[in-house]
Amino acid sequence: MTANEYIKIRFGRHMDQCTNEEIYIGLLEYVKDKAQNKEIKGGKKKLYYISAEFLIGKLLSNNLINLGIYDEVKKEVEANGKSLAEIEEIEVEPSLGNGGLGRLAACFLDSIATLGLNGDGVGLAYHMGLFKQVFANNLQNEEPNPWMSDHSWMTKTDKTYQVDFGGFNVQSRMYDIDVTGYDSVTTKLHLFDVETVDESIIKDGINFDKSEFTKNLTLFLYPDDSDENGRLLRVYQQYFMVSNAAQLILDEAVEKGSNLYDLPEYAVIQINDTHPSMVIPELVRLLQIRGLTMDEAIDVVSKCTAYTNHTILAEALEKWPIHFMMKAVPQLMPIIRELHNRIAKKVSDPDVAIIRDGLVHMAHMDIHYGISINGVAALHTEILKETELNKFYKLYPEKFNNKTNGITFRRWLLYCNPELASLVEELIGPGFKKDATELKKLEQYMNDDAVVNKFLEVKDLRKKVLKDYLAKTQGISLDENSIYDIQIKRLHEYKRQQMNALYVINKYFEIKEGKKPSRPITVIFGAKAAPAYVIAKDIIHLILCLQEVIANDPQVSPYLKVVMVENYNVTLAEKLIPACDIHEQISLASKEASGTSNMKFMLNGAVAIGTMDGANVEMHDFVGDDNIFIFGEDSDTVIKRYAEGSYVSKNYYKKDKKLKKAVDFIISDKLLEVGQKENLERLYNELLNKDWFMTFPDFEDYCATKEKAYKAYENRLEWGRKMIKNIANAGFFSSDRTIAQYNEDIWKL
Ligand code: GLG
Repeated sequence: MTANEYIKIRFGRHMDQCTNEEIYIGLLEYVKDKAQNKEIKGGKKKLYYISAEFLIGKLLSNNLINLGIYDEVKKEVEANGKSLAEIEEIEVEPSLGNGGLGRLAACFLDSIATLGLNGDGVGLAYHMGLFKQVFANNLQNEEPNPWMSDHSWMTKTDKTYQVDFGGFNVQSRMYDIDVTGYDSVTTKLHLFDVETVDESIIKDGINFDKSEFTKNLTLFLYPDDSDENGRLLRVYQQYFMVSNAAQLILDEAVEKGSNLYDLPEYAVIQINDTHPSMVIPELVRLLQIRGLTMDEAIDVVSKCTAYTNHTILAEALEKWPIHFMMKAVPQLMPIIRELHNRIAKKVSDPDVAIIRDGLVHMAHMDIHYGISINGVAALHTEILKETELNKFYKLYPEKFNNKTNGITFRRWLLYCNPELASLVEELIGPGFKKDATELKKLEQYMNDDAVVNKFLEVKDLRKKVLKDYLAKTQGISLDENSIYDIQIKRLHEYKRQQMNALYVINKYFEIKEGKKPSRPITVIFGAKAAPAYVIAKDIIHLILCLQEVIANDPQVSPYLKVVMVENYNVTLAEKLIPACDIHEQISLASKEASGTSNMKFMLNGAVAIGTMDGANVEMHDFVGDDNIFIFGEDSDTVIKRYAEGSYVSKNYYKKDKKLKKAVDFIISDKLLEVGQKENLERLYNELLNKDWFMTFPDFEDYCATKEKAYKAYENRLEWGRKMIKNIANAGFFSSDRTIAQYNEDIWKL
């Protein structure tokens, strides 16, 4: 049945007589039907990828592509005088993630299905997702971000579980989203919810009564944890997630014939960061209820779980106070104590203990009781082994392994940049769609000027598409002849958006002094700051103030423009990335575990300015010095400086006039005219007295490298060759490769 026929039956009218909304609903149901026919059935062993975040993005086009019916449906829609792009606008992006970790989980699900592996995702159905970002008075405000509707990709199942907390229990319900593999099978993303959740308790932005756990359990992803109830809520959420997951895992294994002693033959669990770590004691608990002894249960569970670490920042290595656990999940504490004691008996070093100073160290539990621990880029894994987790590495060298992150090329090339995809296909055939390493064949065209020009033309076209899109959706006007220099990622000091902002200030002064760039520059930011992360919000404030000041300065605005897009999300990324000339990967070396937008930009023919951090290091290995602009201190230097505790930002400020002038501008009258004194002063003082992520030592090199990159851009053919070199070498960063490695080394499905 064609989509047209399906819609005819569904609405009793031809597509051309339907509204966009009706066509969207019709296509959604049509796709769901098709996906179900490809559902994976058998397979003894199954992977459960448990994650607090799944940043899946809009699904209609993605599913049409993966089911191989995109072109056909697009034609049908157009033949009826409609536009697929407009129909897509009806779809609301589920905001079930925050950044790289959540988007990675979504790319992984796509690759798991594409490789035909027996694996599902397990997470939570947050009603309001992450907050929606709204700008007012150059400040970030947060609003609820509702995304569920009667017609959604989620299907209500009849699976429900009871989840017990200290003093009360709740009944869960499982909802499923189909994950369509590219020309392959369909797997599932299971999202759990509770029926008692009450959206009406949200007041005034994203505030709500944090103590009413049955009403707020699945309201928001990462509720504000700046107070005790907020932190407790996170424990409740995490336990709710893993208790459901554990019950599902055991049910499915038993259904397939497991006697539970052989559970490792039926299930392998990937723990994505420490949010799902409680799955370990929860499984031990449930196995005991089902008749295993403590010894047996621990033995079984420790053959089933594997842990991925996504950061060396301490804030993400969660430690929960024992009194939280006693309140929220008292039934787990005896088990956690037992897990702790067994280790303490063997290893006396308190640094590797599970319980220390009244805190439960979630990552420590994962490492002691799992089969694998992996970092997400080569450098990151080395840092884990040599410094952060060195003591664990010495205990279990065989458990440590690297899995450099990847991205799905279906969404990040075929869907988001069809013009580039068809140019590539014209040149090297369609094989790259299944085997990304075939992109390497593009290198043979690097010296063919006619081909190079075609790549430049695609970029120009995509810049125009972005310009139109931002004009329409955000009222922003861009100059498509300017260089698009883009930094999009969560707002965090270690990612150093503030250094980019200081560069902008420096450029502003240069232009005022008569040193005009040979081509206008557009610096684009997209970032949400965690609601309680004060300095991050101050950095957004600074960027928005700069945007206003520069736009209103006729001397500067023809040459320099700052744009901060509102509510940066997957949908915006899909428009920004294909249009980008230069992307910023400027984290302080050693701090960005991997980064994944760097891979998406590379695949879309943008050239990076970056530090030797995360996966940038591997990108540099592939493309060489000429095709990526590397600057700044390396991770060894940075790690050493932290160890010595010798960094004094003021010394750099005093020495470097350019830097001083830029920093002082933050609290200048010009900025205070459009900004808030409190915020700007706080940021100024933070930089001057702390600058914990060391922007000052890298500032000079950063500015010089940006100039080098802008100059290189003017040699258009040479720049086009750099673009091709990047695209041709992006193959390694396909999540199909990453997932194949996880399977071979860890999951063994
Ligand atoms: C992390 C890291 C990123 C990494 C991502 C996926 O900060 O560097 O690319 O996970 O592994 N917390 C994150 O988003």
